[in-house]
Amino acid sequence: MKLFYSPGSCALGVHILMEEIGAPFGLQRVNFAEREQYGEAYRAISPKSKVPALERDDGSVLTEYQAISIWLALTHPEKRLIPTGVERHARMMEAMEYVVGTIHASGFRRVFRPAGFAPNSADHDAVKAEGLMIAKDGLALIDKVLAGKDFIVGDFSIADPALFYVTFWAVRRLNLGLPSNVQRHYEQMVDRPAVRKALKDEGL
Ligand SMILES: N[C@@H](CCC(=O)N[C@@H](CS)C(=O)NCC(=O)O)C(=O)O
Repeated sequence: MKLFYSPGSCALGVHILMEEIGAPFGLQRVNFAEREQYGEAYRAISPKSKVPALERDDGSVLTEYQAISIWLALTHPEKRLIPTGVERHARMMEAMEYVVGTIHASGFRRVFRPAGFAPNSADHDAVKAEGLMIAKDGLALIDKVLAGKDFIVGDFSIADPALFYVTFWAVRRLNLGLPSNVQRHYEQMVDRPAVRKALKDEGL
């Protein structure tokens, strides 16, 4: 398998899961500074021009954090990355969708790429402020989900690296304080060998 990534991007979530699983894989950096994601070669791999993209052993490519993480979990059931039980499964999906679809896509994306939401640069500060509010409100909501638990559904699951990549942005890119349960989650994630290795291999 080969993971296409950019250091410190949302691909970090998939990178962490690959390390947790321990299956052999290669890493291929997509150079955002040179806009490589929009070049013909990368578009042939992922026409979405985004990372993460996971090239599997049969040559096919899977994109989207949620799809990739579910595929990894289902193909490595012994790692128990999806909780058993209908309720915990549904709660995991609920949190993961909220992190990826709202905190990342509606919140942090506005902060990091305001031009994608407003063509006029005079509006960019307002777009960023709105994004920050969405991200902060989202993390406050996840803080409640984490009350009395180490991970989102109790045991570590595929929802946790998703939460980690957005909290990594909050801490390392924006120097934001995190709500207390989310901060505890962040610290526990940083302590995991898989997370430490993924961060090191991305040069972070
Ligand atoms: N919904 C996608 C989001 C992917 C995404 O937004 N990736 C960003 C990095 S965090 C990207 O590749 N951006 C490049 C660009 O927009 O030019 C997922 O869950 O994988």
